[in-house]
Amino acid sequence: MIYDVDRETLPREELEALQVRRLKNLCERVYANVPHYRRKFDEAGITPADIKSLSDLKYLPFTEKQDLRNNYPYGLFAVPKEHIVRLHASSGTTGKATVVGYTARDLNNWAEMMARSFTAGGLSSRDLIHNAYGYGLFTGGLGAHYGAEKLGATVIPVSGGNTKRQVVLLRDFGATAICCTPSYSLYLYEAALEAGIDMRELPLRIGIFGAEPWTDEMRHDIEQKMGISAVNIYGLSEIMGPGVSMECEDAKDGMHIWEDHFLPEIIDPVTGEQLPAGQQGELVITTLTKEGIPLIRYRTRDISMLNYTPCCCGRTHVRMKRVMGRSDDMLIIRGVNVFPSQIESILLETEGASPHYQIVVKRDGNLDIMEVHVEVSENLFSDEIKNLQRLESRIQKTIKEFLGVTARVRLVDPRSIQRSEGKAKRVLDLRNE
Ligand code: ADP
Ligand code: ZN
Ligand code: K
Repeated sequence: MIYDVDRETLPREELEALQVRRLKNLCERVYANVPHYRRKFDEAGITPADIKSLSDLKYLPFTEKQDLRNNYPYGLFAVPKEHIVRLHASSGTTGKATVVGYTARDLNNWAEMMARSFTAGGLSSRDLIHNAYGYGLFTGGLGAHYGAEKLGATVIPVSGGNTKRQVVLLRDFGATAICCTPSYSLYLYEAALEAGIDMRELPLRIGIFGAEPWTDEMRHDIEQKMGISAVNIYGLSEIMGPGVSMECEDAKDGMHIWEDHFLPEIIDPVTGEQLPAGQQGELVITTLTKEGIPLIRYRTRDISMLNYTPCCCGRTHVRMKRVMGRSDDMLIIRGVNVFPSQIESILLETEGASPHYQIVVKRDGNLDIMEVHVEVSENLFSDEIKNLQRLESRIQKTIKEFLGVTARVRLVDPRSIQRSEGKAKRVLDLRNE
């Protein structure tokens, strides 16, 4: 099923014509209304009239998270305050929070994008959606909420927290879909087991997971444990919130970016040069329709790749590859670049290791030391010491083999790594302490 067939299957030529029109209009709007952009355009020696095609995009200035911080709170808003009907803020994972504002039309578009996303994930108006994304300044909760209502589904606004109660609600209300972070779904799964509830027996059939990096291996683990189909949703508050892109259940191979609203590029994070499709780099997004806080070439810091090959679902919008991680999360261990998601893939492929892990980075003299703390699965826990040691060295060896870096692997007791109700904290960097 496709929510908005006309828009989601627009032939590329028409899609691009629409994008150019909207891009020109965007440039005019920010030039006229946002002093920051007027200055940036002037400095770059360009005017909105210079933007004639999509290939002119590369002449436009980037926008970085720091620009939002420098203009905190409302400096980048492009409409008078009275036209803003809601504020949100990013979760502040990597520093001071940033504030974003939405006009009524922005909120309507967002709900539409979420309804498209839910539909792509396999949901319909017949579904009962347990929404465990946090409600509040974080965009996850309300973003999914209004999308579910737009779709005509039944939304259960549980928000985050009180995990034991969530399990009971899942069973009693019979939700058919759940929205939360992938790490939280595993926490719920454990809590259900403890309460004697087998999630596979519940009506739950689809999980819409996002807000943090996760791997295909983690997907398979969740699907198998909970007896559901797990799909990936992506978004960020600066661009809108959840629903910027969404995986289709047909292909489950990359997330369709709703290109009539968002214009994506992949750049080399060091040089800022555009990279051709199929190359991995930093995702940059231009908001084509946003009124409250339109952004030009926003550097997401998320590492991904674009795939323009046609999708079997019939949607024509480009697909972005599962985000490998944020460039900020990339660890450089003795010169080797490592993403937590690469460690995650290895752990999940190793029998006996659980999907609960944390990477601790320390400094010993001038040397960076990476420790991988991973819980042993329950059934191995009571096993002989020598089996545990064997597991440790097996993980260590695989990390060395695949990532070229030496890690100290520490098996820890089941349930000893802090569970998160939102974004999991995968890296503990103690180097500057
Ligand atoms: P913050 O930057 O404070 O965490 P947000 O709550 O807006 O603010 O989070 C957006 C970020 O979450 C994205 O830039 C990305 O790093 C991450 N994210 C969101 N969805 C996904 C996903 N499906 N896969 C990987 N990372 C994701
Ligand atoms: Zn598709
Ligand atoms: K969350």
